[in-house]
Amino acid sequence: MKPYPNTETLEQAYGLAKNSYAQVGINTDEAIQAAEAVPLSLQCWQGDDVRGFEGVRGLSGGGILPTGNYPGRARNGDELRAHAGLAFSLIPGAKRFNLHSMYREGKPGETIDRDALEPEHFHTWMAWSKAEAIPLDFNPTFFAHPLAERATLSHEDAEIRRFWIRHALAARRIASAFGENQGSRAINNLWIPDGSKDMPADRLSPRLRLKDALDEILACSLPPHTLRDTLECKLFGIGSEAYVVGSHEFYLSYAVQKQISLCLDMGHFHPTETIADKISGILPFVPGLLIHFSRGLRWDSDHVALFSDETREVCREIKRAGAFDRVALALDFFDASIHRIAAWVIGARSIRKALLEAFLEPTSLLVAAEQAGKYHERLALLEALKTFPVAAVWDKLCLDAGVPVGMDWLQTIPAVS
Ligand code: RNT
Ligand code: ZN
Repeated sequence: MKPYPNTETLEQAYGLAKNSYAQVGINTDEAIQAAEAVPLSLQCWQGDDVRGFEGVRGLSGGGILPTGNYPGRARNGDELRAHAGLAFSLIPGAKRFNLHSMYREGKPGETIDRDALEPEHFHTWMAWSKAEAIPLDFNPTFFAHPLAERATLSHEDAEIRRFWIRHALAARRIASAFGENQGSRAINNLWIPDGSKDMPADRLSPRLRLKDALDEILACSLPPHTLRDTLECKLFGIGSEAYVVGSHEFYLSYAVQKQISLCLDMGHFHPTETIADKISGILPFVPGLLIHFSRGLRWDSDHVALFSDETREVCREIKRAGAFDRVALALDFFDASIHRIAAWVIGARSIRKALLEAFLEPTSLLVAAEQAGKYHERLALLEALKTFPVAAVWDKLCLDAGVPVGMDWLQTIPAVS
């Protein structure tokens, strides 16, 4: 593959692109700045196929399944941090790192069950986060555990339920410690796999138990400037095809009633259902949203996110609503069939590019045409924008951010065996 054009050529292309966008009232320098400022939270679990460091089981379980056997999976915290660090150096813009509780690091031979986790079990992560200036987010882990075989927070057995409630409370305290450590709020996202492969006879009781468990978990008050709780719904998973306790309607209702933020994962709805339109439908009623960027394909919800219509539409909708202060963005995919560091880079760069495209949209012109009833003008402009020179502006963003331009980053990806 030929190397990318030299800087001079890139700057020339950018100059032309700048003029094109100026014609529709857009300042490309400002769009670049705005697109870089939006933090993307990278999922630690793409680095090791959702295995974690507890050494309990090889597979993640819980209705999710990373498939593939590409070599190079991170086997411990140091490797995972090194791999993530390389990915960060190839991704422009603000970044965060998203941990699951199964990535705790203890002393060799030490067993710490999930209900006994403390912030100190993440002190290496917190020190790294400070040193790298990469804020952390967090997730309790309700899968890949002997007590998660049948259900977690909705389990019939009160003892098992209590274990998971203690775990969820521990996770909130850990996320709050992250927030304290980094001087900005950490998101603590709760997703449970509870559900049923075939038609349940009783759909209500597990949901009532989940509601009670959430009430107890969220009743514990922690400083809001350190932590934001989000709840993630799902339509179905592997082995929970007929019924998922934490469905969209369940969490949406709960979030609205209790004023908790909601997580919308792009792969968690019907295969043809997209989430962009849900953003403005939900935002007036909840404190905030978390987007999990992924790509649903057939039955799988976790393919690498791309510069797809769905990704672009989500970014556009948040920009149009001026809601980046209330909508957090995270990546959630795990593909073990390709180079894992490259998966992070492809996904994150694609989302960043979609953010840039959103900030390059002359939204006020579209709205003006709409308000004047000139829908033909709105449609004409939308069509014209599709072939505006976003690529030249994207190259300039990468150039200024000090990350490789075009596909030059591929040369930095180490061969693994
Ligand atoms: C699973 C959810 C959840 C997980 C991570 C590992 O369907 O999307 O967000 O992917 O917690
Ligand atoms: Zn998700």
